[in-house]
Amino acid sequence: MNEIKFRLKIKMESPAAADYIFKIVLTGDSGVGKSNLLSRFTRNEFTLESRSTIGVEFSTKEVQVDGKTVKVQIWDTAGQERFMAITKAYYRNAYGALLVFDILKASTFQNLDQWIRYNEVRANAGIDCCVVLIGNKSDQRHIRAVMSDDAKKYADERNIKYMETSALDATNVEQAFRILIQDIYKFFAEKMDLMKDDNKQIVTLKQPQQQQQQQYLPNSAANQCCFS
Ligand SMILES: Nc1nc2c(ncn2[C@@H]2O[C@H](COP(=O)(O)OP(=O)(O)O)[C@@H](O)[C@H]2O)c(=O)[nH]1
Ligand SMILES: [Mg+2]
Repeated sequence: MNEIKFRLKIKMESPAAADYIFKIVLTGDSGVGKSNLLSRFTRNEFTLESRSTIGVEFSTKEVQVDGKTVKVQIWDTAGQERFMAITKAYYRNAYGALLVFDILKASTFQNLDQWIRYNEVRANAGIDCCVVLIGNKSDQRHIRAVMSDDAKKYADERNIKYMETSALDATNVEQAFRILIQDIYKFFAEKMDLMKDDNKQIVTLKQPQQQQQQQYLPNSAANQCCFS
């Protein structure tokens, strides 16, 4: 229970404040559209140019779930996926991950298949991290290299959801993030209820205000995402 107290943020003093803050990470090979999915979701923007993110970048957005305000902090890679495995620090304290491949490029799917990216999430964010598999660039599905059935099978075998998106025409982008956020929320709402039952009173939770602070959490909490 202490872990949860450390990692959830509840502000009860201000109605405008977020009830929860969740960190979500984007992962997948370079060029699959991670940065554009992020900009489409948070700013409704798309760019044709492929640009490497400079430094680790995150954007935030508030969404309503079940009458609660959830602030999601979505982390984008700094292009390090081009050269090496994404660092452990990137995944630390993430509650959920969008695991993205490009439906036009088989190698980006095969890299998942070889458990490169998927394993990375599981090893670094935690075994219970909520994950949604994303096949991006569905606007070009007529020249697809990865079949939906194969991706669906991959996801089913790992008990994760699969969605096809287009950051270009915005298809399913909002939905993909929302499904992930709802999954995380559902998980935490259950934990919250348990805590309330335990304490028989409203729980006041400590606030991990900055990512830096979160990184000093006890090891037991550091490598988990959605914990059971
Ligand atoms: N057709 C199409 N192109 C996309 C889509 N998403 C991203 N791209 C393009 O793919 C390239 C790589 O996108 P980017 O977001 O930088 O990928 P990242 O390296 O995974 O962050 C850019 O040229 C984008 O314009 C999409 O949904 N459809
Ligand atoms: Mg990028």
